[in-house]
Amino acid sequence: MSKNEYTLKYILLGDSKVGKTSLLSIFTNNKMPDRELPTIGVDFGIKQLDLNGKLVKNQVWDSAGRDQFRESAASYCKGVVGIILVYDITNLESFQNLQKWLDIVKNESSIVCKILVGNKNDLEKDRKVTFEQGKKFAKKNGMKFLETSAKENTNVNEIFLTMMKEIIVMKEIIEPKPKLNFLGLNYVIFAGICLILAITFVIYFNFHK
Ligand code: G3D
Ligand code: MG
Repeated sequence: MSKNEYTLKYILLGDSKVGKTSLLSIFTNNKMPDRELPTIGVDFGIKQLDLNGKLVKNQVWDSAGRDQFRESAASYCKGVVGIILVYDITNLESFQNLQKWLDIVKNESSIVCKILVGNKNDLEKDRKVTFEQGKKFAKKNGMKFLETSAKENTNVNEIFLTMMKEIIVMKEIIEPKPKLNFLGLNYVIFAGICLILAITFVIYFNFHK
């Protein structure tokens, strides 16, 4: 993998029916899923995006939101750098359950970015969770926040662009910088070898004068 390539693994979490599979399908295929059966376990999609000349492979895992899958969701969070936590703005319970999802992933050290997504904001007349409530919960938990509509394709790419930007900045900070080298040699060792050779030449020519 070149230094301009990154593979970033994310997981979509949240209650059943909030729109996780729809968001994934819009992001990777630009359309709503044709026929949505309840997601069993997890599924994933990949989309490559260019960010300032860096090729970013976004690998997005879709977890099932039903209670019995909460534990298996935790095992799929290994190596995940970003969490996309989704609720439905027309479903108060899906908002009240957010903390339970955060508790599942609280010990995952690989996570560097979390985003809260209030989906279905095309259904304004049925809204049960205000924009401010979502924003406040996100702020309290150190998360970014967006409202989206998978149905109308509003803000869906924004979720991933926001995450990518933040994660790449973080990765550039936390990944060790490659050591300076010349022909595979560390510069300090290379300079040492040059010095020894130079001294040897000086001694040799003085000796044979
Ligand atoms: P899940 O993967 O979180 O379980 P799904 O959720 O993606 O399966 O979506 C659940 C239902 O919500 C689907 O409807 C889907 O079409 C609908 N949905 C998803 N996103 C939106 C959105 O942004 N706006 C609206 N209005 N509906 C949305 P069905 O009828 O198939 O259950
Ligand atoms: Mg699903």
